Amino acid sequence: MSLHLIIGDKLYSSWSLRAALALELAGAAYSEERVKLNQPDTRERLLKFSATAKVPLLQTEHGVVADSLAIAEYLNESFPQAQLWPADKAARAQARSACAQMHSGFFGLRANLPFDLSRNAPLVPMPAEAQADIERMAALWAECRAQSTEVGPFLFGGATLADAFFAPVAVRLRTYQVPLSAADAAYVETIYQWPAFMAWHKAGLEEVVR
Ligand SMILES: N[C@@H](CCC(=O)N[C@@H](CS)C(=O)NCC(=O)O)C(=O)O
Repeated sequence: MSLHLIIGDKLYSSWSLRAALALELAGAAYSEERVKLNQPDTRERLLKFSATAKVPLLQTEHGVVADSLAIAEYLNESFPQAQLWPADKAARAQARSACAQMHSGFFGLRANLPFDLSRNAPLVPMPAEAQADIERMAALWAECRAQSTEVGPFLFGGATLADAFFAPVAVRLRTYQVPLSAADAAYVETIYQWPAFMAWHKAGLEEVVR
């Protein structure tokens, strides 16, 4: 199976990070191509791959799969042995729901705390809509842990697609120095110690000096 992942800057592209972590979880061999975002020719370059003009994109033997959630489900189907979703059906439903909620919501968090791996400063004052999203995120993570049949350190025991989807949130919480409960601080640290994330993080920080 030939898989080619098109991503944005590792420093800034939170949706690209999700797809890359999903590929790492799947244990899939893949090649990677980066298109620098926010450049005069970014849209034109992305349009050569997909009419969405967005990253991530996964080129597969079945065509180009656009959108992080669709890529996650494509990998789940292609690599069933990797168990990308939790094994338990109720936990799996919760994990899928959490990813869908992330994908279609949390705009207060996403708009006010843009993803930037190199940031290390609080946001003062924290806008009310961002604070509300932070509190809702903590509740959602607690719902995931409560539904899990396995014990951490990830949301559903071992790493799943849910963690691929929430890794960029962990980055936002850490880089904006958001105060966290002990459980959420431990989860953020788990993401930062995840080898697949660490490799992306290192490469992203190296983009700063280029
Ligand atoms: N819902 C999409 C969102 C993709 C998205 O918005 N990607 C941003 C980068 S993180 C992008 O490609 N922006 C295009 C641009 O900046 O020109 C997904 O889940 O993949």
